[in-house]
Formats: sequence, C-alpha cells, structure tokens
Amino acid sequence: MDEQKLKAIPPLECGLMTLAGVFHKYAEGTGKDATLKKEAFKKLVTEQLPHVGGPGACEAFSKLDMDGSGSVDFLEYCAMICGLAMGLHQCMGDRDAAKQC
Ligand SMILES: [Ca+2]
Repeated sequence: MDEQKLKAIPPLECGLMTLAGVFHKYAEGTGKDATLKKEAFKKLVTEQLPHVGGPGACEAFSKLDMDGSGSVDFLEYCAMICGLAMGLHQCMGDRDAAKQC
C-alpha cells in the first residue's frame, strides 16, 4: 500500500489493521490457524503493551486460553484487546470526571 493510501485510512481502520498485524507478527501458523504460544504471548505483551503488561502476563495467558489449547488464538487475543479497551475507556471516564471536580 502506498503512502498516499495509508494517509487516507481512518484511524479506527488503521487500528484494526494494527491489531491483526501485531497478532500475526508474533503468532505461529497462518490465517485462521495462527496462534500465540505462551512465550510469544509474553513477548507480544512485553514489547507491544509495556504499560499494561508485566508480571501478570503469565496469569493473563491462562485466563485468555479459554479452550485450554495451550495457545491463544485470534478470538482469545481479541477478548484481551476488548478488555484492555474497556479498561482504557473506564480510565478516560474517570479522568473526565476528575477534571470536573
Ligand atoms: Ca486457546
């Protein structure tokens, strides 16, 4: 994709492309069979989510692996992203409320 087209991509679409691209950067396998093994998941969290990752990453992996397959698939990854987005939204709401005080 050329630079002109990249500039025309709305921020939300760009964010969605980034979410999928980051998953596939760390995942093993291709397409719908791509999954994150535990070490790859920890690396993703450490490198891509340095402010929300940390020591809890191992615990998060177990919770995200809802089917107990030993890896995190794209659906399970999306559940994590949605949870983080909801937490961020909550923090932003708290911040907005604090500004009014
Ligand atoms: Ca799984």
